[in-house]
Amino acid sequence: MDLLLTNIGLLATPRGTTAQKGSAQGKLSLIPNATVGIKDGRIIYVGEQGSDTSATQITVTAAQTIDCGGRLVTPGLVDAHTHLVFGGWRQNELKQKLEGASYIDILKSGGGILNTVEHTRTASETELTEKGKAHLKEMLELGVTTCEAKSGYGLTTEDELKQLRVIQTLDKEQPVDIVPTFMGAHAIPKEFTDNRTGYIDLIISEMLPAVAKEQLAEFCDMFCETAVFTPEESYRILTEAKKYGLAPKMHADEIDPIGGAETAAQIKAISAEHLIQASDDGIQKLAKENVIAVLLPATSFYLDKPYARARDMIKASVAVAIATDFNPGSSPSLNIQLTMNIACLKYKMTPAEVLTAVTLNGAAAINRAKTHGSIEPGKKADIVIWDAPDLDFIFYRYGSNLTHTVIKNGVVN
Ligand code: IZC
Ligand code: ZN
Repeated sequence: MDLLLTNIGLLATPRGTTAQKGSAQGKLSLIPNATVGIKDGRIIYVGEQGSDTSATQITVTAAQTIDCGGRLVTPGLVDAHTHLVFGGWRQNELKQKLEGASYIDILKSGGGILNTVEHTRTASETELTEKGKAHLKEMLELGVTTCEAKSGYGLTTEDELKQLRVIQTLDKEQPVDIVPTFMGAHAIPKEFTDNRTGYIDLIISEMLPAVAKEQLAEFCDMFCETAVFTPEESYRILTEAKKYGLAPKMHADEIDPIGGAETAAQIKAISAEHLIQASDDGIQKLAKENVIAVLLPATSFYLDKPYARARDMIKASVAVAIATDFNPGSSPSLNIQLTMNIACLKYKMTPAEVLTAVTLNGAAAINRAKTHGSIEPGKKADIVIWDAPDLDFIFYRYGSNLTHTVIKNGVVN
């Protein structure tokens, strides 16, 4: 055994290899006085202190033992929705926001996403990689061991590929696992203002084949929203994406209720994101098609918008994941712990439900639930030791980074 964690005060983890929904979302495995054994980056043993390990042929002479000092231990956190790689920032929008300009007003005036597109196009791959690395370092310190990352700030074939190559390089060069998503349909670029069909044709005829050929993405996401892409356009783009093996995701019903959730269900998306304005019918359809709701409470906070109806979704048996939505416009924070606090307080989700949302359900939303998102034999040894005695504590003592030690692939960071 490479690593043995002893004297765990409380081990809290969801269990399984699929998203947990309904009442199962709030049911954790809670083991007091636990021990975890790790070998070759995998978990090989989970048990109570002093329990018999001979049947599992585990030697207690571990190369390294960490005494967890009675602390809380959970799986490493999964941030299943980020716009990780971009040039520039958008602090200049703060004044406009305070004066009452909406997110869509700013985008329509040529700012917002289009401002970030300009800065991302002019940035070199090296610059974007260095910036991404700094973000990932902060994320890991906050307990994130796996994340998703989208393109969508290039909006030319070459610049979308550049962003996805940066994501690939980042995945190789630092410890956090990164799952790549192509999001060419993030906005209509300035060159296509008067020719939106031309841009959609470019996505379909040039970008999707190029992304698939270089195997640079596993998912295709898009922004289905008033003044961005319609549900019909979304359906068309995602249908084409499926042909290249890219599983659909959708930014749906974030700002206006335009039938995004219904479209995500119709296309059988792996996940639908935001869903602040999702209709009752939309929620029922997500449940029926097993679409995971990736909710982004820090965005509601930052845009001062309503909060998604997480309780109604859990009641309807929609699996809920929670992520930061880290991006330079509507969620300029990498702090998944703050996101968890907001989810608990504003969605009225229990600490157990939120933990499942940022571990196993997050992993399921990016097709990693077989290997990530819980502390069970066979899964990756991605683990957080918290400066906390129990789960409630991390939802109560908000605003500080409460991680004590973050373990990724069995390695202490
Ligand atoms: O840069 O504003 N909502 N896309 C959809 C974003 C936010 C990112 C941005
Ligand atoms: Zn987003």
